[in-house]
Amino acid sequence: MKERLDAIKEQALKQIQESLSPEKLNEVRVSILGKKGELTAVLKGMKDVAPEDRPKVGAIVNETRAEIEEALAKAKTKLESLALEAQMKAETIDVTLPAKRPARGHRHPNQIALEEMERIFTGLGYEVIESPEVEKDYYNFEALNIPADHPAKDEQDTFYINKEILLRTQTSGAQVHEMEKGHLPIRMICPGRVYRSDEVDATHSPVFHQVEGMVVDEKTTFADLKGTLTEFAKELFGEDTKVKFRPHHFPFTEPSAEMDVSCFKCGGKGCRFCKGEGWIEILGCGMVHPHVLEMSGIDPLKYRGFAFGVGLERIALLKYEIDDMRLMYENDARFLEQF
Ligand code: 2NM
Repeated sequence: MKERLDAIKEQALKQIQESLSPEKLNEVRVSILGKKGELTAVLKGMKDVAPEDRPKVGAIVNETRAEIEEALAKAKTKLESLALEAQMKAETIDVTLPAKRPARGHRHPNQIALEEMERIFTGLGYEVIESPEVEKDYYNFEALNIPADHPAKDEQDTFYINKEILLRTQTSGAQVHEMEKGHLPIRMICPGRVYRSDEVDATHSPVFHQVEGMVVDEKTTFADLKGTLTEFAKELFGEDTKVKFRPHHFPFTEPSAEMDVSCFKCGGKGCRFCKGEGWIEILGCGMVHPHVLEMSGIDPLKYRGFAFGVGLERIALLKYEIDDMRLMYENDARFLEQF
């Protein structure tokens, strides 16, 4: 009997030691101490032991059982603490590590250029005024002294909704609406989307953006135009920027000019960027035509004004050295992330 119990104990201790998980340990416990366990079988056999030997045998059985239970308990504690240790190691958070940066959106190059221009002109006391993109033919053309037979009115360049209504080809309608209100003086810029029936290429798009501006006051002169736009160019492209006004023609201004800035890449010497010219054209401008003032109810003998128009994409392409306008509309995150 003693030998059998020792054998059971030895085997049990070995199995307990070899158990690497609480589940395995439990299987070992059941196989020895469970209802059908080996030691339980020995206990059940006690009835066959002679009555005088029972106390002695019983004591050995109990001792064996106690030793096995103790070994089981120890092994259980050890396995549990090992599991806890592993879990703590796996779930450790290093609170000193820098956090992951949240993904942030970027301003579109058009938006950056626009905010820059709005900053410059509001700083000079201008109001930022918006105007509808769907406009009457009158406000887009007629009130701006663009006669019915003007090439800009060609069906091919303008998206007409019907005979009278169109998608604006310039933001000038805003200036006309403002003049009609009659609150003088006026100092305004109007940024916005404009539409022309153009083919898409590296420098053209049927939808693009303009920023137009206008001042109407009693003593506004061409010198005011030059001073204002020179200041604008210096703010936008740097203090060393030089400007040049070349005579031009627009139906809505007289006299009219185009303004060039000295190339901000080469400083005017001539490079690839300015195509060897040293100068880059950035806007059109002029003194508001007296007939334009008159049509909107402003007395051209008392008031005069200057106006200008800038292509927003053109400024953004130049300023951020983007060589293809199509990139501006494709919304490729790899492009947009760079601004
Ligand atoms: C340009 C160039 C020159 C212009 C004129 C007017 C208005 F309404 F006052 F007559 N608005 N915008 C103007 C003048 C626009 O764009 C190249």
